[in-house]
Amino acid sequence: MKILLMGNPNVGKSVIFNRLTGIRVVVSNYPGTTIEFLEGSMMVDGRRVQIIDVPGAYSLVPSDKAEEVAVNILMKDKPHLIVDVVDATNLERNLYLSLQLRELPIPLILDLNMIDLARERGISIDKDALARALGVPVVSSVAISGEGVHELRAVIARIIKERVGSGNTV
Ligand SMILES: Nc1nc2c(ncn2[C@@H]2O[C@H](COP(=O)(O)OP(=O)(O)OP(=O)(O)O)[C@@H](O)[C@H]2O)c(=O)[nH]1
Ligand SMILES: [Mg+2]
Repeated sequence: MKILLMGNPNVGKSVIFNRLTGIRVVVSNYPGTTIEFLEGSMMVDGRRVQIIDVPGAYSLVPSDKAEEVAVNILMKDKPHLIVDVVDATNLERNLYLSLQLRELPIPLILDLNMIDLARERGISIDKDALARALGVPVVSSVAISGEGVHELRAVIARIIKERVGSGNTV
């Protein structure tokens, strides 16, 4: 089982990776921090699941080296699940990639990260309406505090269980 973390640059993918795997990776407040992919793993219901953190991408049509790394991993590694980390303060721009990911035959989870900053700015997002509109599970998180990461794990576990149950795994 392989999970790919994708999303626009500087949205908190590497902090989420850190939370899920316990591996400390370089994070910083500018886009382009992750330039190569990183692999780690987490346990889900007694099963070791691989997680890959890739550079940020605005679309599946790469326009620079970093985006190319991300898109190549997606195409070649064929993950079983994609966690699309989005910046909740910049939903409209971020959803451009989400809509492309949704077209792929791979289960998708949308994680509205930086929901703390969204709250501060008075932005409220109707998660259920978004989940219905996109047809994918939506969770929210504050990667730097860990808020919402438990729920993200739970949704990951549920999807993995469904895939294993359907004999659709590995
Ligand atoms: N306030 C707030 N800051 C966050 C949150 N998640 C991440 N950050 C900060 O956002 C910045 C970017 O985090 P990264 O994990 O490096 O983002 P990334 O998506 O991996 O970035 P690239 O590798 O450049 O694509 C860092 O300064 C983090 O501390 C969050 O939920 N809330
Ligand atoms: Mg990163």
